[in-house]
Amino acid sequence: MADRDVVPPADINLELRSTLALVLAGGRGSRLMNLTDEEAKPAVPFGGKFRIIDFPLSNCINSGIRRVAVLTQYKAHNLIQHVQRGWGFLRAEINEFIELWPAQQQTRDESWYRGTADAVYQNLTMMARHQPKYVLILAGDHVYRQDYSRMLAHHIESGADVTVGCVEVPRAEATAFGVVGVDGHDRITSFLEKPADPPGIPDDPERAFASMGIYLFSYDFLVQELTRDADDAASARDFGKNILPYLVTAGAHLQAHRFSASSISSPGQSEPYWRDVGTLDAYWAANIDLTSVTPDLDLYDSRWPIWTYQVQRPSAKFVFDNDDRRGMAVDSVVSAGCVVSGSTVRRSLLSNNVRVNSYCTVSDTVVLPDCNIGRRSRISRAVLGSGCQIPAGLVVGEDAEADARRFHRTEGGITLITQSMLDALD
Ligand code: ADQ
Ligand code: ADP
Repeated sequence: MADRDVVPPADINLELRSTLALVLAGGRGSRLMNLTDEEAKPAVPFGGKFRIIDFPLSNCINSGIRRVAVLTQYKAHNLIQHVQRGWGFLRAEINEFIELWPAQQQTRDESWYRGTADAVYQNLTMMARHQPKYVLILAGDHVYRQDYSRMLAHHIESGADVTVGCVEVPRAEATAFGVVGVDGHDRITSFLEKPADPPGIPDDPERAFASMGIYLFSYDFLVQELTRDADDAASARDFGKNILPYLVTAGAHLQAHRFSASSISSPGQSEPYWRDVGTLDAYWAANIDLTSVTPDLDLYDSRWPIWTYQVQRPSAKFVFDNDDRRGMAVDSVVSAGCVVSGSTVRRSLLSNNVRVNSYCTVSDTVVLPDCNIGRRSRISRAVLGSGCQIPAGLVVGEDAEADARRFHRTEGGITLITQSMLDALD
C-alpha cells in the first residue's frame, strides 16, 4: 500500500496545487424521499449545523487542494446560497478558489446532464482554463473525513491512469454501489455497477469492496476518455455505468485506493468512518450517532475541522415552563437558536432554530432547522424536515399504521415528516 511518504512532502504540495477538484452536487438523492423534494442531497442538513457538502469541501481544504468547482443541477438554490455564503474565503489572485459551475447546457444538443461523466464533459472548457495536471472527482453526498493528498501520492506512485477511492461495506448494502475486484497490488480487475448479487471479498464473503464514487484522473487521460465516451451514442455518460467498466475491459491501469489508508480516524475508532446517508434509515442513524457519548464521527477534532456557513443565532436555551416543568435535553445535540421549554428531549439532534414547547417528549429524533414543536407532542424515531410546524398534541412513533398513513414510514421504522405532509393532514 502506497503511503504519503512515497512522494516527498515538498513535491506533493506542488502536485496538490496542480490538482482541480470537481464536486458533483447535482443529483437529487431520491432515496431520501421527500427530504430532497426541495433541495439536492448535498444541500441536506447534517449534524445540526452542517450540510452534507461541507464534508467533501472541508476534506479538500484540509488536504491542501485549493482549486475546487462545485457542479450543480437539481434544485440547486439552497446549495448555491450555502456555498456562496460560507465558502468564498479563498483568493483567486493566488490561484485558489471554490467556484460554482451550474449546469449550463454547454454542448450542442443542449441537454441537461445525463450521468456523472456528462456533468464533467460539459465543463471541459471550464477545466481547460485552469490547466490542471490531475482532476479529483468527488461525490457531494457522503459524510466522511479523508486526506486526499494520500490518494494523490498513491496515484503518482502507482502510475495509474485513474485511481478509484474504495471502501469495504457489508455485502448486503453493496447493491447500491459500484463493486470492485482487485489483484494482489490493488489494481482493479473488474467493476460491476450496482450488481443485484454483489460478489464478496475473497477472505470475507459477507463484505464487498465498493467504489466511493471518488475518481482521481490524470487530466489528459480524462479529456481523452470523456471525448471518446461522448461519441458513443449508446452510453449513459456515467462514470459508474460506462467509463469505469469500459476502462477495465480496455486494459487501462485503474488503481484502487483503500479509504482506510487515507481516512482521518478518531481515537478509539475501530473502523474508518464513511457514510452514504443515501436512505432515510442511514441518514437518521448517522445523525443519531452524533448524540452518543463516543460517536463514530468525531466533529470535535481540531486537526480536521469541518467548515460550514453558520446562520447567526443566539445560544441554545433551556427553561422551566409556567408549571415549573423543566426544559431539558440529554444525550442530545442542540444547535444555536433552539429553545426547549418545559419539555424533555432525549437521544435527539436539534438543528438550528428549533422550538420545543411545553409538555413535549422528543426522543430518538432528528429535527432539521426552523421547526416548531407544538405543546403536548410526543415524537419518537422520526426525522422532521426543515421548517415543520408540528401541531399541538401530535403523537408519532407509537402507532406504526397511523404513522404510515399520515407520513412516510421507512422499513427501519423511522417516520419522516415534512411541512407539506402536515399541510395535507386537514
Ligand atoms: P450513485 O451514488 O448512485 O453511484 P449518482 O446518483 O450518479 O451515483 O451520484 C453520484 C454523485 O454525483 C452525487 O454526489 C450526485 O449528487 C452527483 N450527480 C449525479 N448526477 C449529477 C449531475 N447530472 N450533475 C452533477 N452532479 C451529479 C455512484 C457510482 C457508484 C459508486 C457510488 C458511491 O456510480 O459506482 O459506488 O456513487 O456512492
Ligand atoms: P411554552 O409555554 O409552550 O413552552 P412559550 O412561548 O411560553 O412556550 O415559551 C416558554 C419560554 O421559552 C419563555 O418564557 C422564554 O423563556 C423561552 N422563549 C420562548 N421564545 C423565546 C425567544 N424568542 N427568545 C428567547 N427565549 C424564548
